Amino acid sequence: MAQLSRRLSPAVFLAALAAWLAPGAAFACRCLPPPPPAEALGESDLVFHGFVLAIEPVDEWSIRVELQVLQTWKGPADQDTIQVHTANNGAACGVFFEEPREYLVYAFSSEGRFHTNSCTRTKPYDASEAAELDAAVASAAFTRGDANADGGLDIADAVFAVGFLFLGGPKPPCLDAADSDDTGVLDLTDAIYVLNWSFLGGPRPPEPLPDCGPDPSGDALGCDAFPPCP
Ligand SMILES: [Ca+2]
Ligand SMILES: [Ca+2]
Repeated sequence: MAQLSRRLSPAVFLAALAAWLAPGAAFACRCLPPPPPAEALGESDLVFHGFVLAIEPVDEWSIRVELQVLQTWKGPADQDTIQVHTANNGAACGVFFEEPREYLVYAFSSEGRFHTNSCTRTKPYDASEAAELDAAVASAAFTRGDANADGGLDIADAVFAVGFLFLGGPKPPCLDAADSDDTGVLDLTDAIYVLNWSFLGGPRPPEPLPDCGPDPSGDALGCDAFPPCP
């Protein structure tokens, strides 16, 4: 629900509507405090460190900010510059970007564009928060889908995952490995994904598989231990 509130909470929507209808009136953006960096990383579609190159208006209530990408924790990793949209005033929960300045940007994707607002963790660059993001994406090497971390990918992994999720069974030693579909969330679909692939010709779990490797996509799950991979 926290994610929903940052994407389009009633408070954000009402503040934006009010600011649009009555630009001179004193409305304020109101939203819940953002979650810690690792959780915000999991919720966002794009998290990066960037340097503002240009700010230009899109329409009467929003701006487009072009940033030079310095480091990406989540999202497209092959882009030198990224454009992010935000409201053009604080009352509508717009982020106040300044040029030239570096930012940590937490954005979400909608209609082919990246958007951010002041209800996210987007802020001027903060080295300690960047270090927290580094730690969040660093994970031990593992193979996807092997929830019980025994080196094989089979029905026992689906059973193990269901046991953990619903029956009070042991926690997977590597949560990233148990996230069979790489959504960044552990749920029943991860067990179904393994069964679908094993027995019904469904899609193969995303990398890393079959070779050991770190999680290529940032999320808040992490991987404490995965003995089959060195
Ligand atoms: Ca296994
Ligand atoms: Ca999942």
